[in-house]
Amino acid sequence: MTTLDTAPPPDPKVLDAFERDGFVVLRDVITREWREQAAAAAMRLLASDRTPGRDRSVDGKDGFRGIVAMDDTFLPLVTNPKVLPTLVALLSANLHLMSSNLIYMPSIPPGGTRTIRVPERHGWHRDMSSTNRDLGTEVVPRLSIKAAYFLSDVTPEAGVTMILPGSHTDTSPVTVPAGAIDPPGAITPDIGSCDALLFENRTWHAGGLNTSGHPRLAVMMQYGYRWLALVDDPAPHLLEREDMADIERQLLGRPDRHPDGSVAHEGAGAAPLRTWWQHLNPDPARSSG
Ligand SMILES: O=C(O)CCC(=O)C(=O)O
Repeated sequence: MTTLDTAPPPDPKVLDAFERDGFVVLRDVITREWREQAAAAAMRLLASDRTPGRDRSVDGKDGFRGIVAMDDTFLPLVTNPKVLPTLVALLSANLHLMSSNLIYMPSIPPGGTRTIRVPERHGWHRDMSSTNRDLGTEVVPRLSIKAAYFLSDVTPEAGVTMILPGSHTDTSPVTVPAGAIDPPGAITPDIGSCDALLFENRTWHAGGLNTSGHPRLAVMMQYGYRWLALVDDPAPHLLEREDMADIERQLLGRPDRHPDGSVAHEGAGAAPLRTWWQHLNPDPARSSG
């Protein structure tokens, strides 16, 4: 079993593909057993009447933000050793988890009236839209990466997240031809059930059209620099738990503090991942401070 201590360094081909396309698929990064447990945990949450962190929309989608604090089944994703090296190589060691987002997307009945993925609401977007509004698309850099895991079958009709390859470096607005629901060049990534789809904040993407007859369950784990605000509610109880490792605490949002709670220098809280990275990979991560 791969652990953080035995994780392989990132594959240069994977990093090149991500730089070129703005997305990449990492193969076999979760086990079938974990995936089944996670799907069951997701359905339990969805069946509950819990409202904190709930993210329901009029178009029938349901889900939660902050699921790693709601059910321990999701915790292993935070430090997934088969994903973390790629994230650190593409961003830096100064990372935290901004969001763990469960998305339940119902299947659209054949011939049924759609309110999503119609020309007037095609759903294509860049993440972190306020950065584009506040700073302008042309200057927004790579700030975060989502690792998307699919807990339901990933058949061609399942509505897997669609991507516009290369759109991360194209600052013009995405163009969806009149009457269409996808921009030219859009693809559905070739993803297997135990794979993860990585894409960044600037990459145009949209939830696909689910006509599979079954709900689509996805978990989007969004990692970004520690100086970016969390999207999820803070989960102080996780940071206080004795069974958390330092890397987990960093990713779960521990601020720059000494063990006695006093304030440490800016970036000090990234020491756990930085130290791990130095052992894993002799190349310096992008931000070494
Ligand atoms: O549900 C999906 O496949 C896409 C989700 C999405 O657009 C997002 O997380 O920003």
